[in-house]
Amino acid sequence: MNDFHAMTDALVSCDGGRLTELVNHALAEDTPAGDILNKGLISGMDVVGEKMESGEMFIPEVLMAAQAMGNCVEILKPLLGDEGSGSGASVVIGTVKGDLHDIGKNLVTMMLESAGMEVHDIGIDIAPEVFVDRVREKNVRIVCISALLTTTMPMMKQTIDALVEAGLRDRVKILVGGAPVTQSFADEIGADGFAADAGTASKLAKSLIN
Ligand code: B12
Repeated sequence: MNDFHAMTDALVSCDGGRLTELVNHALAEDTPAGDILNKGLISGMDVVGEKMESGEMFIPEVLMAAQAMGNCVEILKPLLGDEGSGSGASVVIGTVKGDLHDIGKNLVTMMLESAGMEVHDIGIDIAPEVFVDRVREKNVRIVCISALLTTTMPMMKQTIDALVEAGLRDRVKILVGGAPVTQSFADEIGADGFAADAGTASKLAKSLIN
């Protein structure tokens, strides 16, 4: 049996117990944690997204799948470490106003923390002025902005514009990401970087501060 397909099935049927069992089994067979995350859990959530779009899965089910994935990410967390040299840099990360998706943001947080950065996760549905306040009050070097909806992507630009207006733009590097975000969108809105996954986000963050 292919464990990665079975993980997708467990996510689609919202069977958290089965998913945890499959993840533990894969780990016991020495499957790399990064493969379990990318080929099992994230690919599985893509299928959940397709089923959500086609009306085969509804919000409460998607939430249960998200919870099941979150529990498994906790298991993988200690094994996904990305060795050091974030040199304690302070990072503020949040999901933009109007957007409640946080699984990807949490993964980016985890990778930045394991690279040795001090990450302030300010949560979901975060208004531009809240980002501004948090950057003002901390000695922040990187701001990470997440958005998962095409309708909330413009809020990323509004957040960057608010940092410009507050005179804080030059103090920080700004990274953007989330499934609908692209490099060209990042360039268009004046971000310093874009990454398609949490591992790349951590490498990029390190390269921007070093
Ligand atoms: C889970 C989920 C939900 C859950 C969220 C639970 C939670 N705690 O996050 C719930 C049920 C709440 C939800 C609600 C909705 N959702 Co939803 N959801 C999803 C789903 C299935 C998975 C998202 C996910 O977690 N993926 C796994 C993570 C690991 O991937 P990721 O977020 O992309 O993150 C990675 C990278 O993008 C990157 N990254 C992420 N953030 C950042 C930030 C930085 C700085 C960097 C560098 C990198 C980075 O690194 C991450 C790790 O590798 C997606 C489908 C999909 N495949 O994306 C739909 C999806 C995003 N949702 C969608 C929709 C439409 C909605 C709703 C509007 C549905 C509705 N009718 O109510 C609401 C909106 C609520 C709101 N206001 O936000 C659509 C969006 C379509 C669009 N064009 O915008 C999608 C694509 C589903 C679909 N195919 O239709 N959703």
